[in-house]
Amino acid sequence: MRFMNTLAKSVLLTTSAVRSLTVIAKPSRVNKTVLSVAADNRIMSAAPLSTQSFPTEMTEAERYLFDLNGFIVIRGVLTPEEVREANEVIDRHEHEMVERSDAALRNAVQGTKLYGSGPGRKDLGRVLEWGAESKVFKSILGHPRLVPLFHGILGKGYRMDHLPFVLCQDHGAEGFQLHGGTIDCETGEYNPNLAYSCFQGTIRSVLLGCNVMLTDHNPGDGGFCVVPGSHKSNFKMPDGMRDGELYSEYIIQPVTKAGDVVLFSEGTVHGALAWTPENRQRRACLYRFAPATCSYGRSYMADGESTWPKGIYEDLTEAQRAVLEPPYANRLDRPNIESDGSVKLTTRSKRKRQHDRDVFGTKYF
Ligand SMILES: O=C(O)CCC(=O)C(=O)O
Repeated sequence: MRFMNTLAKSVLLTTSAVRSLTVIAKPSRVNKTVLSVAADNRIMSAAPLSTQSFPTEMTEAERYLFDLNGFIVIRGVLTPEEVREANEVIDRHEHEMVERSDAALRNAVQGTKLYGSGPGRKDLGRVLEWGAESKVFKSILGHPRLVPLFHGILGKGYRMDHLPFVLCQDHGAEGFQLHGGTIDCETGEYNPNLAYSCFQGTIRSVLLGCNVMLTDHNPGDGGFCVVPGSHKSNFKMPDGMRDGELYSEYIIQPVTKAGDVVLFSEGTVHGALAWTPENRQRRACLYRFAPATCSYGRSYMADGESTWPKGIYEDLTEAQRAVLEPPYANRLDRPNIESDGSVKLTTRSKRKRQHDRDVFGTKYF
């Protein structure tokens, strides 16, 4: 059963009145009288925000495609206005970008296709620490279009695992050698830290990439690329493939519009192609999420404290704040985003907490 997602209201009331939807993002209930088809065949909706709704569960089609390929493109998550707003904010912070210019920071091997023709990738961090300017970036943490997929891939109580950042490529800028893989594509060894599983219909990915496209990625442009199905591979990648020199027909660059989101298991081998457009900087904001009990990054203990950098906590919704919890099990009093967008605490009984205190002298075991 699908419900109007109340989270949609809290996030979207603060954003634009125009929302793009696609077949994959088929809404459960939308005011049909205001739907129209845009030139690029996307369904454009100028419906009042309060009537917008999203599926509250990952759909069967989404499950099939994610399990098959190890990634999925979710269309039109951010509205054109939100994309514009995010890019304007990035423009204001452009001077803070850090180019990976030193040889030790390069992501591709010189002389290979992925290296491009010279410039390094530019990284722009602190996207959640810009106060009101971070609104669009924060919206991704508990975005009503994405929450059902996060639940379907990571489970309830999912958490932000890495600090998100904007990655930028100017003309000719290097991409990123293929990396990741449940069978590490470099060593051929099993990597449980990026494990992907599907057991009795339940998908789980220990680390999920969430690449929010902020510019169009047309065929041949370059940028994010992936080896579909490699999350289930059993063997080491053949020599030459990691650099895109060989077997490039098996390396796919998903074609996306600004506002689309690519969700990918870090267990799916991926990377980036050099950027080819001459007058258009590539921009994407990359997040990583993990199940409630899993942790790969350690910035949730920034500077040795048990919190993310303090600035992140400003102006968060309850749902966004829940996603910033450190790793621990759901049954230990964890705030959970529910499928209707509300946040509920999964509680541990008072008596058991008292027992923990009696035994360990701490609030939890
Ligand atoms: O450029 C991209 O979209 C992929 C980047 C990536 O995989 C990484 O930074 O680990």
